[in-house]
Amino acid sequence: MPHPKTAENMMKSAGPIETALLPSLVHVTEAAAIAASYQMGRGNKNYADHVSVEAMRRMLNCLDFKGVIKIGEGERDEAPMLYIGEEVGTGEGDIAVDIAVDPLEGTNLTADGTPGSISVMTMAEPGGLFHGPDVYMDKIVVGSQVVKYEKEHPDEKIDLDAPVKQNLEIVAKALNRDIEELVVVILDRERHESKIKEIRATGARVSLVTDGDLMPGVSTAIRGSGVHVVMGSGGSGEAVLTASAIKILGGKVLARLVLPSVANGMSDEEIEKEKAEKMPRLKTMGITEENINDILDTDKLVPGKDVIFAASGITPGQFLHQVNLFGGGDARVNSISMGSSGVVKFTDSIYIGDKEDTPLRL
Ligand code: VTB
Ligand code: MG
Ligand code: MG
Repeated sequence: MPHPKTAENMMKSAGPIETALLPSLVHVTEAAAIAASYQMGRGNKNYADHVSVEAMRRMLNCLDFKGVIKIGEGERDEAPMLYIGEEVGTGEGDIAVDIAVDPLEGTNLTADGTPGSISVMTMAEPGGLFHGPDVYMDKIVVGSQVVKYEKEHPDEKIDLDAPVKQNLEIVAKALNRDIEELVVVILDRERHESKIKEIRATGARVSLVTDGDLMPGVSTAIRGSGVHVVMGSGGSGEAVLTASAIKILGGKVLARLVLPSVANGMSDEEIEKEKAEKMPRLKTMGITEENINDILDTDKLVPGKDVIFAASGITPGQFLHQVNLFGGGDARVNSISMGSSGVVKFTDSIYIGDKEDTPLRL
């Protein structure tokens, strides 16, 4: 008999990071989401980004821990806050963590008031997150039923280099449905033109998103979300954040750095320029011309054992609601947070700003 996963067992198996920081993590993304939501639909993505970064940083600096931003808003000279290498937390206590943040994932979506923007972050023990450099990653994301199917059929494995049809056939069998019933989410970009054609040729249904393929990636691991596969290239930070949730939920991410970004239609000269610019920094992260094309799996993207993840919705998403604002500082915000012990929380938080006119209702 498998041991029942009671709350007590979860609490005992949680690592020190999960125990100390998971309860607060969701408040950090909530604060950033609420701040961003005040800027929803105002057409100013940079300002929306700015206020969410500020809110997230203020929250992180209230917590007793020693954190280092490993995936953040960019290089120190370009980003004043939550830059790569920035130390956050009060520095008190003996919990040390590496952090990946995207305080406003989907800046255009928030600025336009369209679905899919979130505030998101993950933490793990030092060395527990792949240092996603400023380079695209190609990826495929699937849920845990596919991993189970692969175990039972060792010759049938999802492969980043395999034809789309081969991968989707495996997913369809794993989910016990027809390819025509699958939904594949992919960013609507010119660089994905041929991939989108390939997906459609299999008969699978395509859901094009203008931005924000991170939560759809997480959704592949959640039954009933309506998303079965995420494909295509995007920011490597987003890929690591996706992998961190997938590592906790079960499922699989395969990814590979894309350099030069030829798929974007760059000239030879531009390709050389990009390489010359980026390779030296990549080398400091252990990425060389020899290993840059290696396929990274979930454990390579997130080697950490004590991993926590939180995301809060800003505009409506696959399963997260938008932030509601009620006046007087009242806000309601919807999040998912989780830790390596296997606990997943869907939180519907209400912040009461005005007790005489509280928004609390069932
Ligand atoms: C990807 C995707 C993100 O930006 O990083 C994408 O993962 C990259 O944008 O969810 P470009 O193709 O325009 O460079 C997002 O859509 C938003 O951050
Ligand atoms: Mg961002
Ligand atoms: Mg982003």
